[in-house]
Amino acid sequence: MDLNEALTYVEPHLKKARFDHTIRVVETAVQLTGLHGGNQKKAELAGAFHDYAKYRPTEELKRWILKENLPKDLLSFHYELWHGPVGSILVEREYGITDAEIKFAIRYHTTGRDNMSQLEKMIFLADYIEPGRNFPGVDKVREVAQTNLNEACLMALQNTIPFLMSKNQRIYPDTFYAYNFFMKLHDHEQEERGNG
Ligand code: DGI
Ligand code: FE
Ligand code: FE
Repeated sequence: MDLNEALTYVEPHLKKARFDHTIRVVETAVQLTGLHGGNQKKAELAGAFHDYAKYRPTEELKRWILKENLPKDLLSFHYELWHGPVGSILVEREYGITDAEIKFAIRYHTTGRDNMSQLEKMIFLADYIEPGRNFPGVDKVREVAQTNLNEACLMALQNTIPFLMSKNQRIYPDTFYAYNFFMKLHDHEQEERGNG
């Protein structure tokens, strides 16, 4: 499947603004792949499908989580966290995408997780910094993303976690696992530079 084919499958499932966001995520992920290395074809497909399940009714998302091999604890967190995991199931069932790297990049694009792959980082970060986003602090993350992928992911989490806390939202454990993973990489980098 190439990018154009993927986009023709995705488009009918998304609102116009969400489809435009999807295209910007693909473009940003491809750009990050050029800068930091990685498989461009996989970045295109993972980017194209990352929000595929975004507009499924919450009842349907819940049914998929119960039926498939996905963590049931998702159901005690905000339904916004369900579209990634369910999307990773639907792309295989509906379009035969079995590539584990692509499926993981879709699955973990909202929260991140421990030991994220290069592709997972690309999609997680592209979703956060695509040019349509205007979160406070996003420009700094965009700048750092040009030179240091891990540090940029860390900064995104350092923005998102306090933001969720300020909204009295529960924070999914994988979000903390991702934060600790990137913080550990940050500390190691500091030590290597002799600043630890
Ligand atoms: O689907 P998008 O809007 O492009 O972006 P997304 O999938 O990154 O995020 C969906 C929402 O999920 C966003 O408002 C941030 C939020 N989120 C991320 N991590 C957590 C979270 N919400 C909760 N409650 N807990 C989390 O750990
Ligand atoms: Fe999303
Ligand atoms: Fe998105």
